[in-house]
Amino acid sequence: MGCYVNRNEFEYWVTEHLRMSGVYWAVAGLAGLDALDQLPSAPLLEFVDKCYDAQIGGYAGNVGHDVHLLYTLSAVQIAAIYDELDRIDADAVAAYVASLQQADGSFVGDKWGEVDTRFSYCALCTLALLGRLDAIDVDAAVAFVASCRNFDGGFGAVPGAESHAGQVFCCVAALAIGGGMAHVDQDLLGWWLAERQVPIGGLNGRPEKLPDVCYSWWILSATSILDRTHWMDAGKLRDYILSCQDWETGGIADRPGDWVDVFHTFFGIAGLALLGCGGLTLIDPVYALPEAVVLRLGLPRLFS
Ligand code: GRG
Ligand code: ZN
Repeated sequence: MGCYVNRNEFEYWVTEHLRMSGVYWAVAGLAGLDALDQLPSAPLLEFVDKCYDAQIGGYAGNVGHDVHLLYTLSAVQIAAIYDELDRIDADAVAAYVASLQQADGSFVGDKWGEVDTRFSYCALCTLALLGRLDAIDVDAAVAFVASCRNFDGGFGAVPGAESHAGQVFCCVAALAIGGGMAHVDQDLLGWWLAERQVPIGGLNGRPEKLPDVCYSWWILSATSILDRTHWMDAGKLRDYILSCQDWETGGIADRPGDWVDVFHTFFGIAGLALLGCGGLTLIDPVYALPEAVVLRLGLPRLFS
């Protein structure tokens, strides 16, 4: 096996705390390229196992770190991609996720208690992948997400918070999993999402902000669920994503000329696939997993 890490690099250390999600972005990106065989799965699955805290039932971002709902989702997604969900203790993980639900239906991400609709998505997605949505109050989770909807049709992190495209993905996908799509004003939100395209072709996350390749995913996933992707100029967006690719490393950056990273590379690939670019495997807009994995697991996807 070759060497895949360089501990002398700055990037290795600044991303240390979120290594689990880094593995998910890399593996899902390879799946999008139909190139999963480019990395050996065994060491990655061993790494996932080592990040598990059996006392709590959750996964950490790296070995010896504290567990968090976000990394628990990434761990379960990695196992799902490799068809290795059996190595997850579904009962323990379901109990951990359930312990994070609050009386108003919201979720905290970990023991520190921050509430955010990102964590609502993480909870619903993790449990759907494990077939354990019955462990939480799904109706209350849906009601909390719905309470984060704004006048512009978008969603924020908590009730009253500004609409942001990243939160829109989390909320729309959470509602799609939880059966709450009736809470989405599809035309109003579709308009707000289409307005995110700037003249250069890329998408921003909220008005007056700069475009960034990762919004290709956060926004195209939502417009795909809402069937409103045709409200954008797909050709210009495709050209923008491709203009962010570095021809030496092959990676994709947030903006043309910036340094590449695995996060933007995955979301660039996933965005191109949602635009229907040839040769790419579709990444499911709800579960952020290759379509074949979602079909294999028979996951619920309610788009309306
Ligand atoms: C499995 C795909 C997947 C996700 C897991 C963590 C998570 C659930 C979702 C994150 C959603 C989110 C909030 C994305 C936005 C990320 C981002 C680019 C934040 C930058 O925000 P600002 O305010 O940048 O710094 P802008 O672009 O507004 O200037
Ligand atoms: Zn970004």
